[in-house]
Parts: sequence; C-alpha cells; structure tokens
Amino acid sequence: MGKTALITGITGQDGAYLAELLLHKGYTVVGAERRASTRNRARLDELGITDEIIFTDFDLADQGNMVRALEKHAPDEVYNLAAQSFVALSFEQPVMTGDITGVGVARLLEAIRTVNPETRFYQASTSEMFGKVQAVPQNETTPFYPRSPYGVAKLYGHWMTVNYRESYDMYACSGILFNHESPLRGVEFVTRKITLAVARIKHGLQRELRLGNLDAKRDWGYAKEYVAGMHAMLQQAAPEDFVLATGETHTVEEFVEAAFEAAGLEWRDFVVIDPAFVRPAEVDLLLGDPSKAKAKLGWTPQTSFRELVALMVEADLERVARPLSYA
Ligand code: NDP
Ligand code: GDR
Repeated sequence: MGKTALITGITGQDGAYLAELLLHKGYTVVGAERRASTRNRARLDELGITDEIIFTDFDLADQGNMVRALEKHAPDEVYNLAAQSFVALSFEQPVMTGDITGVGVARLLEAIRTVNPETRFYQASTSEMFGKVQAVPQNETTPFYPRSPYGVAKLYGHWMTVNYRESYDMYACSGILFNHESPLRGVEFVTRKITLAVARIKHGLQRELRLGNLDAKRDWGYAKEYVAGMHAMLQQAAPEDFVLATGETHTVEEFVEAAFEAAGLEWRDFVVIDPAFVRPAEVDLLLGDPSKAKAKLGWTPQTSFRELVALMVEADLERVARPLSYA
C-alpha cells in the first residue's frame, strides 16, 4: 500500500510543488484547503494535478475540522504548509497572524496527538525566525530573534513542534527554510512582484515598479527543490530539524537588476522607491548554512540565483503574452 500525505496550504506555492512531487512518488495526496468564495486551485491547475488530489475542507482556525480530516483520511504524513505567510501583512494583522501561523500549529499537533500520534509531522518554519541575525551564516543552532509578528508566530509554531517531539515522542520536525521562489510564487512577494512587473513593462502594460527597501539581503532558492527537502525530512530514522538554503545571499536590488536585464531592460528607468512598501522593522541579512541537510539528507540546491531569476522572468513573459492567465 502506498502512503497517504495530508498537505495543508495545498493551494499555495509550496503545497502545489509538494503535491506534484508526492503524486509522482505514488502517494495518495489529501489537499487540505480552506473555504473561500472562489476556489483557489490555479497553481494545481497549472501543474495539471488538480484531478489527482482528494480535497478536504480545512482551516487552521478550527480544531474540530482538523480532527475529522485526520480521522477520515488517516494520513501517514502531515505537511503543515498553511499560514498567513506574508510578512508585511503581519504588521497590519498581527493577531490573526498569531492565531493562524502560530496557534494553528498547536491545534494541528493536538489533533494529531489525539487521532494518531504515530503520524509524521512537518512544520514549515522559516529563516524569518532569525530576524535580527545573531550570527552569519545561520544554521540550526543560531539563536532566534524574530522581527515581525509573522516571525514571532512562526517561532511559536517551531517550538511547539520541538516540544511535541520531546514531550510525546512524536515524529515531528521543523524545516527552517530560507526564501524560495518560483513562477508559482504569490505576486505580493518581492521576487514575483518584480518578474511580473518586468514582463508587463516589456509588453507595454505597466510603466513603473514601486518597491520598498532594496538593500535587504536574502538567500533565495528554487521552491521545487525545497519541497524535496521537506519530504526527505520525514523519511529519516529519527525526527530532526534542518535548515534548507543555498548558502548565497543577494540584495533585493541585485534581484531587480538581474530581472530587468533578463528582459533587456535597464531597471533604473522603471523602479520608484515608495515608503509604503518599507516595513516597520526589517530583516537585513539572511544567509543560510545548509551543511546539515547536505550531510544527512543528501539535499543540495541545484539552481543558481541567475538561473532562478531567468526562469521566473521567462515564465511571466510567457504568461503576459497570454492575457488574463497570470493573475
Ligand atoms: P503561500 O502564501 O503561497 O501559501 C499559503 C497557504 O496557506 C495557502 O494555501 C493558503 O490558502 C493557506 N492558508 C492561509 N490561511 C489559512 C487558514 N486559516 N487555514 C488553512 N489554510 C490557510 O506560502 P508558500 O507556499 O510560499 O509557503 C508555504 C509555507 O512555508 C508557509 O507556511 C510559509 O510561511 C512557509 N515558508 C515559506 C517560505 C518561502 O520562501 N516560500 C520560506 C519559509 C517558510 P489560500 O490559497 O486559501 O490563501
Ligand atoms: P520575506 O519576502 O519578507 O523575506 O518573506 P518578501 O518577498 O515579501 O520580501 C523580501 C524583501 O524584499 C523587501 N521589499 C519588498 N517586499 C515586498 N513584498 N514588496 C515590495 O514592494 C518590496 N520592496 C522591498 C522586503 O522589505 C524584504 O526585505 C518570505 C515569505 O515567503 C515568508 O513566508 C517566508 O517565511 C520568508 O520569505 C522566508
């Protein structure tokens, strides 16, 4: 019998790529999605996998529906990728972010402990927990210092995952993932905002791109490779936490420059700095050390920064050439 995996956040960037990977590996994939006025399965449609997924109603705000979903589908593995994941919004909606991104993890761990504590659990932790960084590069032992309500909420979810592992001997692990991007990245995040703008400018649909802080440094990898690391973390003999990162850092400005260059444009002709996109507190420098994942999971990032920028620009140029297909 093949395994069953339940993925929360299936409609997001990582959920879509992870579902594709697990289907390819022969898993039954249960897609836990929240109710919205319109279904948000565009990414799954784009990968052509929607019909292969068993969907279940699921909201991180509601404990009862988690218990029922776990009882009904009896997954071997649960990947908790759902979250209010946009750092900027977390400053506007800190309490909701805390409830979904933080306390939601406790609800899900409790539901698993109640229904079947043998279920393996993956928590989507983040480099945002390092925030005001205490060391460069950052690894699994670097102290945390979150700089946003999102980072604080994720830190709670992270420690709850560690705590359930230590208290109840559950196979629960936390992947501390640095930024990872793709053509399926949400358009509010800076990389996709940039590549979509480049494509629209190239096609004469947009005249300028308004951005905030161009000096922040991020360790950007390719999302498709990162979901393979999530799966590998749940296949070990014993649960542990792992950093996934490229080990390279670049400024937002470097991303902007590379993206415009990939389309034959000069970024300074189009970019406008707008204080509306500057955050109350910033994470200035993220640079991950993925040595542990390399040694124990055999995981290594393959796509370079330039390749990532180019593949995102190319995908958006193609989408924009097909009107109404890129929202
Ligand atoms: P996305 O923002 O693309 O996806 C978030 C998902 O969470 C969506 O499917 C969304 O559903 C779902 N969701 C939001 N609120 C709820 C809720 N109340 N109940 C159930 N589902 C909900 O995120 P990514 O795919 O980029 O990231 C996946 C996870 O990894 C997130 O937890 C993120 O915080 C974390 N992470 C991401 C990194 C990155 O660089 N991408 C790096 C490190 C961590 P809907 O479609 O309905 O909005
Ligand atoms: P981040 O990603 O906050 O690192 O969180 P985001 O792409 O939103 O910001 C990256 C950096 O770019 C700067 N920036 C802007 N950001 C946005 N979104 N829009 C702008 O116009 C803009 N101008 C400059 C930001 O200030 C920041 O420094 C992402 C999310 O996926 C989290 O869920 C995840 O945990 C972390 O990555 C790792």
